[in-house]
Amino acid sequence: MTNASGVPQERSVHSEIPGPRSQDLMERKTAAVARGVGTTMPVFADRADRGVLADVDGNRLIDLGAGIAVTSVGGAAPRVVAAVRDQLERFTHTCFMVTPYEAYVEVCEKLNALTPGDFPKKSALFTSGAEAVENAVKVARAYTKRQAVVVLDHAYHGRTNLTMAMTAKNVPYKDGFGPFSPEVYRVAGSYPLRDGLSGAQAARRTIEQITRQVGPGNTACVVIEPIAGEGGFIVPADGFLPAVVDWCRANGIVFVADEVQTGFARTGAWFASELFGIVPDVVTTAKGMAGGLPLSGVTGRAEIMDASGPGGLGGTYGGNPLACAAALAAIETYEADGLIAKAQVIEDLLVQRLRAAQAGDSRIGDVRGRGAMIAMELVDPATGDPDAALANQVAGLARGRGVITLTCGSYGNVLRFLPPLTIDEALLAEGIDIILAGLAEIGAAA
Ligand code: PLZ
Repeated sequence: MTNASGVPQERSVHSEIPGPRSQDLMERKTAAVARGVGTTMPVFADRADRGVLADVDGNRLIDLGAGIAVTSVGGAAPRVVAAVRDQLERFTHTCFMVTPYEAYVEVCEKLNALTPGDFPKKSALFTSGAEAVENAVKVARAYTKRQAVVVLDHAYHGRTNLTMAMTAKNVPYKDGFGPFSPEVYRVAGSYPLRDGLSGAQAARRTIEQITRQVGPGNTACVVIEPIAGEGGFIVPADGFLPAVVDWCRANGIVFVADEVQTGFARTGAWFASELFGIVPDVVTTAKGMAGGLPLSGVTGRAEIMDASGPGGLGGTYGGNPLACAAALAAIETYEADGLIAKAQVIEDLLVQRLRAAQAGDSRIGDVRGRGAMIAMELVDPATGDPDAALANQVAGLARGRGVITLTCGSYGNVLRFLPPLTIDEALLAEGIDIILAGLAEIGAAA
């Protein structure tokens, strides 16, 4: 299928980055937009399609970020564009809580079918990832009649008041924004590079901390990202997640997998939970679900999702019809275009190149991730300490050369790669090679 935006799938940098038009717009942005709303690159977008984002100066950048794991099907996927256009001409909004429409129900049916677990499930739709997490906590509390929410030490769950409390990192997410929601407890998870624990050992520590500091009888839910996203693409040691899930089940605690970033083919499976052999009670989704339109979901065991009384869940825009149409088209695209398999191809390409670089560069402390969610953690070779300055330097070089490069991690020292799954392989290889060349140059200059 031809893409609506028709952006040529090649990198082209002919102005400085940012170019003059972007610089002008950046000045307006600084004057008009609240300072707290940052931008990774001072480059304004004009069009986006598969692996390329065209800026307002006519440069074409290789996209290794997909708008933070959102445009997995691409920035102008043909089925999504057509479905949204069609819906736009029918109606933009009725409010599902006032007069419902079929697409919302169909998205819930899809979520119930695609998420792990073959028990009866139900879903509810919202707008942002943070809102999905908030609502997962609401249903878990209503179901268990308990209050405590347990999260992990590198967690990211959002920027609303409850989800700020659930997010680990202070700057930039929480600093000065307290007081935070009560009854949120943080315990250690599994971070193989830094804790050296097996999955079983890490799970014992996690469970011991919950038992001692919170008490299973007070705990409504344990909320875990199967692979921590903003926290550093941390892949837990084998066995960690299954042990925690089993313990939650034995203690009547709702296990919530926050799959906002890992969900929808991103990690080479519909949901990352599958990769670790776990079946969550509740799954939160957003990002990749709707091809760039704002939509999020909470899906779980029917009895948990039904614990809230009628009218207890909702919101004016939740499950907006344009977003639902986009989601159905995006899901069809994942299936019809083999994008789960493509995520594995992306993993192979990235991991092979990153590991080859790691063999000759001890600053690459770790290469990890699954599918099209891959990262390298940069460290001081002498001490193993995180090297955020180096990560920022490498990202800066790559951005200047036309590669959208994101960092992450509790220590800010992780370069993460989240390309659209529709990216051309040669373009992906070019992008990663530019990043690795930048890293090598910085070493050469030292
Ligand atoms: N849960 C696992 O990754 C969003 C945040 C970017 P919203 N991650 C990107 C930023 O700096 O704001 C995220 C996530 C996980 C929840 C969320 C929150 O999703 O759609 O941003 O609210």
